[in-house]
Amino acid sequence: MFGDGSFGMSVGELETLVRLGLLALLLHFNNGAFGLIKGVQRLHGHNRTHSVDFSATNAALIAQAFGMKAWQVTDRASLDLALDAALAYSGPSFIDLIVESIADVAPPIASWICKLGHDPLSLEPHDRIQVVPGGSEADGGSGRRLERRDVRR
Ligand SMILES: Cc1ncc(C[n+]2csc(CCOP(=O)(O)OP(=O)(O)O)c2C)c(N)n1
Repeated sequence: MFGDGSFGMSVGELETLVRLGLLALLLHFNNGAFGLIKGVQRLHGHNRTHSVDFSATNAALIAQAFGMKAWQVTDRASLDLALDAALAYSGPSFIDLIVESIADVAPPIASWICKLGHDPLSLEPHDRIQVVPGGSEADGGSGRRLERRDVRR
C-alpha cells in the first residue's frame, strides 16, 4: 500500500517485481497529492499549500507497461472485482485506487486533529476541517485553529 507521491519516487521497482515474478499485490492510493506534506503545509502555513498537487496520472497504464496486470478503480464495486481478479492472478498485480486526498478533509494524523480540539472518530464524510488564517485568543494567536464546515450547505 502506498501513495502516488511515493510511487513516483520508486516506480522503477516494478521492473524488479516483474523480472523476479514475485507474488505481490500493490495497492496504489492515487489522491493527486503529496497528502501528508500538504496536511503539514495547511497546518503550519495558514492553509496555504505549495508544490504538493499533481496532475492526474494513469498509474495502471504505467504498471501495465512494466508487464504487470493492473486495474484502475474509482468505486467500491469495481474495487471488489479488481481484488478478486488480482488475488486469482499468479504474478505481480497492481490496483490504482482513485481516492480523495485526506489533506483536503482534515489533517492526516489523528493526534493532530485531537490536539486542535476535534475527535477524529466523530468526523462525517461531509465534514471539512480546515486550518483558517488569522490567530485568535482560542488558539493563542497561532492561526492553527480548526474550523468544522458542513460542505452540503
Ligand atoms: C524518499 C523520501 N522522500 C521524501 C519523503 C518525505 N515525505 C513523507 S510523506 C511524503 C508524501 C507522500 O505522498 P504520497 O505517497 O502521495 O502519500 P499521501 O501522503 O498522499 O497518502 C513525502 C514526500 C520521504 N518520506 N521519503
